[in-house]
Amino acid sequence: MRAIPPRVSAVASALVLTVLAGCSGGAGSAAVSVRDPAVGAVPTGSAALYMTVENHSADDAILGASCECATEASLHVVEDRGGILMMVPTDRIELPADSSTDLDPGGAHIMLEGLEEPLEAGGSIRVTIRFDRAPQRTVEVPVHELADLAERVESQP
Ligand SMILES: [Cu+2]
Repeated sequence: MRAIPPRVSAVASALVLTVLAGCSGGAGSAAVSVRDPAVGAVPTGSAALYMTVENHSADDAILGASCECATEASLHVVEDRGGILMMVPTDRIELPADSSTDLDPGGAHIMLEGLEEPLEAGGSIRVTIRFDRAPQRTVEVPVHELADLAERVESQP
């Protein structure tokens, strides 16, 4: 296990935002919403997909994903195996009730495998995400330079 206090505080501030957003109400507010999706630019092979998922309802989980851009999409977590961080497949990414879950470099993410075409920065892909309880959602995911995705973690408060 790595020490991750910065992410804990990021989750805490996201919780505050979730509560504030709840005050504005509005019809059609979904139980699960996806913020800041991003995928890294790669010429071929596989690409990790990151996002923040806000769950405004009871416990839920991501069960899978699909994209026309890839032959397969799987769920990964990162585990420390004797000091070496390794990506490990998982059945589900938990989304605890009334909380915000970050999928980011160094943690849980969706892995697109067998890319049909290069992912180029500035473009975007459409990815459908399946949840345990919430209806599936299709999100537009911008493609970023890989270096910019690394900053995504460092820039978190
Ligand atoms: Cu992965």
